[in-house]
Amino acid sequence: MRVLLFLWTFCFLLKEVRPWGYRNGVFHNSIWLERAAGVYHRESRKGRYQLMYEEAKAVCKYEGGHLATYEQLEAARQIGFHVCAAGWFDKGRVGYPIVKAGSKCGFGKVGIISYGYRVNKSERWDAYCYNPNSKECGGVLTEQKKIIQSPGFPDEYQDEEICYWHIRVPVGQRIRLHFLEFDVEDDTSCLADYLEVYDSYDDVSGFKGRFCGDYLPDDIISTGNVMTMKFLSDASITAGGFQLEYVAFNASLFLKNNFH
Ligand SMILES: [Ca+2]
Repeated sequence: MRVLLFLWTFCFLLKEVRPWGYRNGVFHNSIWLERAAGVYHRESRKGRYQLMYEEAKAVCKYEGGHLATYEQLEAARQIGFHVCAAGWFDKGRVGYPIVKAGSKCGFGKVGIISYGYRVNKSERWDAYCYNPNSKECGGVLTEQKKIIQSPGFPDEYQDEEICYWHIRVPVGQRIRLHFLEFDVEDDTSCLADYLEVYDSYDDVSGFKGRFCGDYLPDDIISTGNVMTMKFLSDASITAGGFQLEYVAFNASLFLKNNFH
């Protein structure tokens, strides 16, 4: 009986722990955990390290939250929130959460790597926001095939939404995104509302494109077994939303079909 219990516990833990950890040398920073903790990392729309303190505060507030406190960032870190980019958090401090020690990030340390309270609030960093009430949308998807829709589809999406979809299929497979319908508030640089696609575990690397308007984007194929999508809507003007399908396929099959 005790052996069975041990085996059950072992299998349960294995199942729980498996999505975490290193894949191809990158620690998986789960978007789901990020959302569960209410903390998320935010870059300026102009790119990395572009936000002064007041701007960082404004970005979080604009999205319905505020800059994370040290305690909130640490609570998120303790359940796996790992980001290799320095950002403002509460009271003019700058730092970033490290779960797994690595020589390339965090000086080999684990914890909140803090640059302390910054005297010069005009320095430019990213931001760590806290927003426990962000509307529920997105999620971690592990199915072989699935339709993804903007929140409320086929109705219009609402203002001030932030959704992350993180697709994860078995190693050795790749992912094809195929857009079925697309209608997102249009502006020339997609600064208002947009869908971003990343060929990556997170929304920091592997940028594939930012989409808005009503032009149906082409198919997007991942290079590996993960993809991330981020949808953001601002404070005014909504649109019909979008619908797309992702399908996982065997990477070797892809090569065969493309070279023969
Ligand atoms: Ca809008």
